[in-house]
Amino acid sequence: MPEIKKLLIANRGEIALRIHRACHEMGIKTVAVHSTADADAMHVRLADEAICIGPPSATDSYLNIPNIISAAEISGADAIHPGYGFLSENAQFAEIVEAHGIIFVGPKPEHIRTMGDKIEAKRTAGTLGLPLVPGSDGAISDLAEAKTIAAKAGYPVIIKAASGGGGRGMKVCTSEDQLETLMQQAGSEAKAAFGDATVYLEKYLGNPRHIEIQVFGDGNGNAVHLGERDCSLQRRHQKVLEEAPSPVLGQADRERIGGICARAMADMGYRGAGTIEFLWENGEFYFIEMNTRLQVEHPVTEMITGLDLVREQIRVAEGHGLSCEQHQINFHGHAIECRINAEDPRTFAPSPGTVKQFHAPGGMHVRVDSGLYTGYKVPPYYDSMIAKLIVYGSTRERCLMRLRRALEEFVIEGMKTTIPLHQALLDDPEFQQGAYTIKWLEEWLAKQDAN
Ligand code: MV4
Repeated sequence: MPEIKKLLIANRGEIALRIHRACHEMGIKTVAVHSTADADAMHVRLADEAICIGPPSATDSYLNIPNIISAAEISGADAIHPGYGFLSENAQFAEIVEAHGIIFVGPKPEHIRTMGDKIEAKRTAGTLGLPLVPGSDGAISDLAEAKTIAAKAGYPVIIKAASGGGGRGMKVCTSEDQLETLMQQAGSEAKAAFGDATVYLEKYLGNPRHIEIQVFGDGNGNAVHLGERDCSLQRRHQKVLEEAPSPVLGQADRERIGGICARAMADMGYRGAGTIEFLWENGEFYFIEMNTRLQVEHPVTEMITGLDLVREQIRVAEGHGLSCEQHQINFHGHAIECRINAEDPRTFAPSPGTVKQFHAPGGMHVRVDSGLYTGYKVPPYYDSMIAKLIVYGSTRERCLMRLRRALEEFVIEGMKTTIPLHQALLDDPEFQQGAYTIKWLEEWLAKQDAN
């Protein structure tokens, strides 16, 4: 069994720190790679070695495959963890890493590729027995065919780009006379954005929740599920707050959908961490996409299961089995994650700057994942998320009480942050009841703006 002794972290920010911490707890040395803009970043300071891989622009640094491979060879790293974003779902990168005899801490390249193509992903999901949104079996090009499928599914329908994801290149169509125009628009927008005009069609679900299932496979036909996360609170396809468990699911629902997902992953021989995304409406799950990476919101799952997902990823990458079987996985209490961004809490305009004062909340069941420190300069070149606050409580109500207390303690001076947004959200009675769908936050924000 290949033992990882030194791991290169091909990412930045809080997730680079998260990976570093798991490595050091496992006795694994770390290599940080960074752009010139991140020379003073916390993960660079903590890593055993650090290598500059390029200028601030991510294209030239965190997405620069030759430079990252060179850094791995120079430092003698035997594994690379891609984190989330950047190269994490680039199948070619995973192949190149493996071709250099380096362990890729992630899924098999073929599975990354399959799930990256939304049509292939849906076809695979269907074959594996996951419940699908009704719609076209594959790509649609022909208008007559589209009309037949849309009529069968029932209007409104949604036209999606095969290479899309994250909400880009989608068109909602409410009647047959709009279908031709919207299909053409979706196709040309997809071509411009992704270099691929392929589109497919689904029944449009009007007011669903976004519920995702965390899965883990060992690559040898064994897989488990770690329950769900409710990620319905989003603004412009950016998640704002996530929680586990979902306020709307019971243990029987969880075991049913979780069991279906775990069996699917076992059948495909999936390796590592994955997230199966569903829309949930009127008690039914509808598969939309699968993410073949560790996700930003993984800590809420860690809080309610007690598992360390990065440790599991590394163990599986080394060829070990999963550290536990399904019957050993239990769900306890409730966890919520607030994403704290360097943004104006009303306009969401980025607000990078120098941290003048930093104090993270603490105490029982409070976790802060952040690379911030007093004097740190938040660079303007990357994602604006600067911290994640994750709080656990034995019940959702107690979790909310603790979250309020933790947000109160949090001090970040020198820039605007979304902390006040989370505080206002916590005071909302509908949020407190868990009565929200994917449309709720944007409507709530519009109401806030009116006041
Ligand atoms: C949908 C949908 C309604 N019906 N598909 C948006 C991102 C991409 N992952 C899929 N998305 C959606 N697909 C059907 N058939 C509504 C959305 C959607 C959405 C989904 C999850 C979370 C937030 C969302 C916000 C707007 C639209």
